[in-house]
Amino acid sequence: MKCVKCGEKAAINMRQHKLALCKEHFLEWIPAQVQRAIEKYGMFGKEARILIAVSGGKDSLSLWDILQRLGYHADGLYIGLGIDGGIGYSDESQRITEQFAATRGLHLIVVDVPQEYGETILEMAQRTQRGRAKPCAVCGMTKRHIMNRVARQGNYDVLVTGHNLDDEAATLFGNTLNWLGGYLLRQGPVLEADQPGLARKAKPLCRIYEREMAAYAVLREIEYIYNECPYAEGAKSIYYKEMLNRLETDRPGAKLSFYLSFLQAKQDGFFAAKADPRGGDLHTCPSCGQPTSAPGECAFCRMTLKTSS
Ligand code: Q46
Ligand code: ZN
Ligand code: ZN
Repeated sequence: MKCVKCGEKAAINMRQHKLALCKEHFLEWIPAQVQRAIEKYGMFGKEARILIAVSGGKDSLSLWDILQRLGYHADGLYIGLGIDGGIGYSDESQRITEQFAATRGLHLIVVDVPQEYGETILEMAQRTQRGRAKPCAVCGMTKRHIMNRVARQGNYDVLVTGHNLDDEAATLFGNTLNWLGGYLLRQGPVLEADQPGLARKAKPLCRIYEREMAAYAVLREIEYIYNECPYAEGAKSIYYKEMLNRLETDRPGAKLSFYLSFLQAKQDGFFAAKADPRGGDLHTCPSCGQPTSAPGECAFCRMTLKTSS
């Protein structure tokens, strides 16, 4: 297989795009695709103050690299969850992220959950009996809360995450299987800060396949944590990804068209605002200032030992 641009040996063949590229042209193509998505969905401009959530994984570190190459200014946010899982998951991902930032002169903000809230994610899940052996619900809520807080306190224009097409297609698949109208309404490349206390969010990798991101990280020689969080095992999202991959094998481009057709349907008004169960009656948490569905403290502030503003 040869690169369609220069005829050199191809490093990757992307069947869904009918495009084979050599290393050099692939490493140019990815940032160009990201830039197109940033513009198409009106994510942010060159002057924006960007906060990027980095986990130490291939997607978020590669996105940070891409944003830097494209000339954007993005600070990183690493959230230390205190997850060990027998592989020192949090320690290792923090080390890799800090090293990435240091070697490139990038600014990294670290929020350590055990230090700040007095217990690890697992301890929080056990004490509050939310999930216990599977702390993902507590973890997700905590990460969302911290990302919003840091983005607002630092006056960032936008919070970006490294969700790729496979992540978005799997989420869409789950939301569709269960017809979660409110979630479908809010899923997209950009989430506006339409409630007080919420940061504007964007996903510049939403059209890039996971496989392409893995190739990008390897070809750019970015060191990232290979191991998934130990609690990711058995997650529904992984199961949905496997199903979508089977579809993709038979029909290259299936994932992309599933996601893009959804965005088109949304743009055409297929999803009405009244399908959103949050619809209008949101309250502001008196402790942290973030939105909550019932009056009084939000679920996160009720869950933590110490509250943080
Ligand atoms: S939610 Fe669950 Fe992830 Fe948190 S506990 Fe690990 S797997 S990190 S995306
Ligand atoms: Zn080439
Ligand atoms: Zn709160």
